[in-house]
Amino acid sequence: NKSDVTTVLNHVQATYAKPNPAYFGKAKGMNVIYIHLESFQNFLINYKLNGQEVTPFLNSLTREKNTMYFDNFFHQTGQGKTSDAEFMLENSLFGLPQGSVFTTKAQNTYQAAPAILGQLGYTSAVFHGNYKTFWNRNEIYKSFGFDHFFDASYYDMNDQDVLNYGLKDKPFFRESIPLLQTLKEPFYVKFITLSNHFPYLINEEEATIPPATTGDGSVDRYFQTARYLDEAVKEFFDYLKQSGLYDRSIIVLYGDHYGISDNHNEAMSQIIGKEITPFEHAQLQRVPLFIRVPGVKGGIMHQYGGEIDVLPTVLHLLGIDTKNYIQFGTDLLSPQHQQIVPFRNGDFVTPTVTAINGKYYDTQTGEPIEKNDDIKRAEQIVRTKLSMSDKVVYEDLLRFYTPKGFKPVDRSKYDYNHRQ
Ligand code: GP9
Ligand code: MN
Repeated sequence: NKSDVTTVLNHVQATYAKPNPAYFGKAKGMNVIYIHLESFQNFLINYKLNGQEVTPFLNSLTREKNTMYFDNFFHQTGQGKTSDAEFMLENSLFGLPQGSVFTTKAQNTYQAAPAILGQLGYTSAVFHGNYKTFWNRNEIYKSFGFDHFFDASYYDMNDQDVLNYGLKDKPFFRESIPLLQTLKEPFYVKFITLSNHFPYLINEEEATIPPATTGDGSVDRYFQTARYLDEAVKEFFDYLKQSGLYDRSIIVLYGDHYGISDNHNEAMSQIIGKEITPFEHAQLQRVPLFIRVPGVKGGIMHQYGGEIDVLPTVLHLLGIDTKNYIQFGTDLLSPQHQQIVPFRNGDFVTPTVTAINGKYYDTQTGEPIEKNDDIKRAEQIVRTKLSMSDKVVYEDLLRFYTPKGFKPVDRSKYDYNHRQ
């Protein structure tokens, strides 16, 4: 009820990290372009398979002058996988401990990025080469306030171009360009890729590197589909550069969740050259995060963070303060950013400790450590954050609270029916 909102508000206000003046508003008024890198784990970045880079384009972004690359950034998804990642990035709320919030809580009140930005004159859209009902996107996107949802029905889904979950990434980006061109700037857009998805299928003639040779087919092909994704993203960047959008857009790329599950530990240990202990497994939950802001100095950023932290970071770059919003992440670029990364199951990682199932390890060395007061404190913070976020979602608490200056979303105004 209403008084629960007050408790939550007090919590988020106490943990609020105020914007860093060196970054606040540096992307004001710019377009926002998200690229969702399906199943992309951070170990791929700068990894060499048989002496060859797997993802040369994404690797080049780690050295690009206006791109910040976060190398201690983790996914925090649960059973909702892609949908959990999207949910965290749009709302800075956690996905649920069971199931997918997209499918179970689509009718809730949200104060999501497309709505916040929509009220400031942004046009918002999602581009995805699968059909709109997958993960119940066509319902929850209304609650987020997305103006447009370009799903598979907008694309040429011919047999040649479709594989696994939908349209292959290269035709996907190519066919997205004319759709993107119909949008009024500034826009807030998200491109959800899907070729790099388990079981990592690829047509022989489209594979430009040989597979790995662990003998585990999906692990071996993972490198080939990641390379294909890398090439697709490069082609899209070429368009952004040539069209001029590159100079007036902030570009955010993120891996949504792991690609190689626990079931493939044996093959993965061959790939990374060490045994996949519970500690190593936790470290492997890193996914890349890149944020490119024209005019802002890039570099490799080592702060620890996760998907929950992206929204406040991006809003602050756009010059929008998040103080009045109920968000559980904190701005990665703020000196007050809290470097405790909760996983959905209550485990967590900080620069000093990795907590897994009641056991504690030194994050830097992997050595077991005893529980101490700092760990107890972090554990408490993790528990509070997850349970408060769950309360907000389960009890639809945002309907009782409207941030100053925000207009509640009217779901009935949105409709993604595409008449061809
Ligand atoms: C399908 C896609 C995959 O539309 O986004 O979702 P996932 O299986 O990764 O959760
Ligand atoms: Mn996914």
